[in-house]
Amino acid sequence: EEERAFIEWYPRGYGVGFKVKERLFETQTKYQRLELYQTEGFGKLLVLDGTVQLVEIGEESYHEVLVHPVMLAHPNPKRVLIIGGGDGGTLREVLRHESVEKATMVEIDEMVVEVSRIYLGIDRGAFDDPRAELIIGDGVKYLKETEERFDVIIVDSTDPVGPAKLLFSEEFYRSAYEKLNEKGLYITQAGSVYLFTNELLDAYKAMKKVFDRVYYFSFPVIGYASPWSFLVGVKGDLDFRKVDVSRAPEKLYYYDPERHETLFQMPKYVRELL
Ligand code: AG3
Repeated sequence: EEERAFIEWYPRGYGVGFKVKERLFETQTKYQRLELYQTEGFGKLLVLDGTVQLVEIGEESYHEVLVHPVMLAHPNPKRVLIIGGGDGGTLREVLRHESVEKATMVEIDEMVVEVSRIYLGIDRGAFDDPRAELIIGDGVKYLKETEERFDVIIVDSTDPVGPAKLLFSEEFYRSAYEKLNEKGLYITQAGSVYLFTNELLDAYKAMKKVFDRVYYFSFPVIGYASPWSFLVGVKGDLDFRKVDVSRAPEKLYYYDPERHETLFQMPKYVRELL
């Protein structure tokens, strides 16, 4: 019998693949090509422009790690901005924190939100939470123009290559820094450590020019070419190496607040380049 697979090809012919039973949905949105598959062993798979965004079984390996470290390093995060994150997984994790009064999500592609809510449901009701505000629009423009200020800004974008490239520019980091409160944290996913090393280095250097302190860490994310990198920019008197374990949400599966320091793992040659 014929076996079907979805494979994401990274540079230099490195692939990440899943056996799939069927394609559930496909469309060309205003911004990108969106596909949804039923995999054999990992639930549904969301793909944008040929790149894996998440698999249903294991998506927490990304969303927990993107959200909770910064939320627990900030003493009292009340206002949170999410750029991208159309599937709702990041919003869901942000709203687990009781300190949050308002979480604003700015997603450019309405179709990603619609399709995720209807066919995926990983937001688990987050979009209906009264603290959640969804804005369909360009995050770069929003951040430049908004009068609001934030305690935490989370960038849950596609890769630092292609359409999301502007989200990794010095200019964008400057507007983020400006829109953070006196004490604030910025986090962005920053691509595959091994396969987008140069993009990671460039983003790190640009962030260093803007933020008071910059931290990098890596984590194995299910569905992405591992290890995956994350960059954190700090404004004001905050230490990203320390987290308030007492505020950690119950039932975390991947991020281990008691072992926060284990996040800072980076392959030696990459650390030496950073
Ligand atoms: N946003 C990060 C996608 C990066 C994945 N890149 C890749 N597979 N080449 C994920 C959206 C989940 N909320």
